[in-house]
Amino acid sequence: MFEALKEQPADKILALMQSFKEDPREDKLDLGVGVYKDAHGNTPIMRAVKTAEKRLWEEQETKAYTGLAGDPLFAERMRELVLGDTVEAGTVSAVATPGGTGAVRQGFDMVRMANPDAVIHVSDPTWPNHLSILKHMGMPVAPYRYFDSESGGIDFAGMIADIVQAKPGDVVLLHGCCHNPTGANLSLVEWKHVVEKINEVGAIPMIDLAYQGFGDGLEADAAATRLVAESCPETIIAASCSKNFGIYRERTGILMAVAQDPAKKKVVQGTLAYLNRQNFSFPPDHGARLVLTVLGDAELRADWEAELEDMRTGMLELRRVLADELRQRSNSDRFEFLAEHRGMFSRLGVSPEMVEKLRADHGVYMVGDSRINVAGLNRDTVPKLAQAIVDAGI
Ligand code: PLP
Ligand code: TYF
Repeated sequence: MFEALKEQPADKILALMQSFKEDPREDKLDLGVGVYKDAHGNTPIMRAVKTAEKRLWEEQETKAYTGLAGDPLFAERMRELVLGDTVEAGTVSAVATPGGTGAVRQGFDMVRMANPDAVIHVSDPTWPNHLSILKHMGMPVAPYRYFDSESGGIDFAGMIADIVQAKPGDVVLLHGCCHNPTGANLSLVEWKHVVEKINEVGAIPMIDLAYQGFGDGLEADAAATRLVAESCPETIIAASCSKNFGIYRERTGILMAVAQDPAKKKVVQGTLAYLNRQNFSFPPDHGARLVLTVLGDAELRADWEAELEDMRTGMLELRRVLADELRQRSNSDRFEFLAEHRGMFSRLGVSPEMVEKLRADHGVYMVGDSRINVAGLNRDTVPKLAQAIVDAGI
């Protein structure tokens, strides 16, 4: 039977990670995979997470199964973190999932169960895994215009013109903050407009929130998600704890479904738990327990927030310095958008040939669409990158 299997295309980002590892050059620069790195190139365990882990080791008395939805306290704390008090707790169904990817996958699964004909409208471009999961599931996809490569900003008129083509019951997938791969984000005024249009056409918004705290701060990064959840009759939210808690390999995420009509909660919650059971039964618990411990303890939470804030402002500073270096070295302000973008990523907007040249000649690794991970830089490597970009003749 196995002879019937075909080779599957590799994940380009993960393949890039491997080529970087194999490159013997000492001054190579990894701006590929979206993992936060400090100035020394390390991805540390956050202080509060480490303390929570110690506490757990000392105090945890069982590792017996939780529930299909995971620990309800994790869902409670995550609802507060993501949604604040914008919607009633009784309107939110939630299940823990293996990472944000698991939440995205379970969210699509729920959509398919509810409406097998639903088209998923995705930004052009979007995170490649959105597309590969949807393809694997056989779900129809329609791209909406998003990134304007001329300005490095948003093609907002194009975005709206495409979103209004959605049919009732279709899903519009939106990045809650820190758009991956472009780094370009909507203003809150633009979000309001998007929400109006989604409601006008009767589509359902699905928010992928993988970088809360990496853009403008924990509250500001949740503002769009909160606006959507309080303005639309139904909202699907897939949130990841991988980046903002630095627990990538623990696989910690949550799928939330907000229905303004609380009478829907019983069936929606049951459906989410059912989907967990069909796919993997109980979700991973260790990461979720670290998160609920940190969020539930005033001291740990304050320390986590402070460390996250240092990571965020460090990335912002690198953006500013890179934009400045590029302005000085190229005598143009065409890269000014780098300072406007938010999150780990920015799409430089240069050709695949230039990306390849930067890798071959300078050992600079970025994703083929010219996405850089800003956290892969430090104060010493920023001038090197700026010079390499200018030397490549961009
Ligand atoms: N969604 C987006 C847009 C992402 O960039 C990521 C990245 O890591 C995820 C979801 C999910 O991440 P994870 O499954 O590691 O929690
Ligand atoms: O876009 C990124 O780099 C992150 C990490 O299959 C990632 O979202 C990359 C590829 C992948 C899973 C996660």
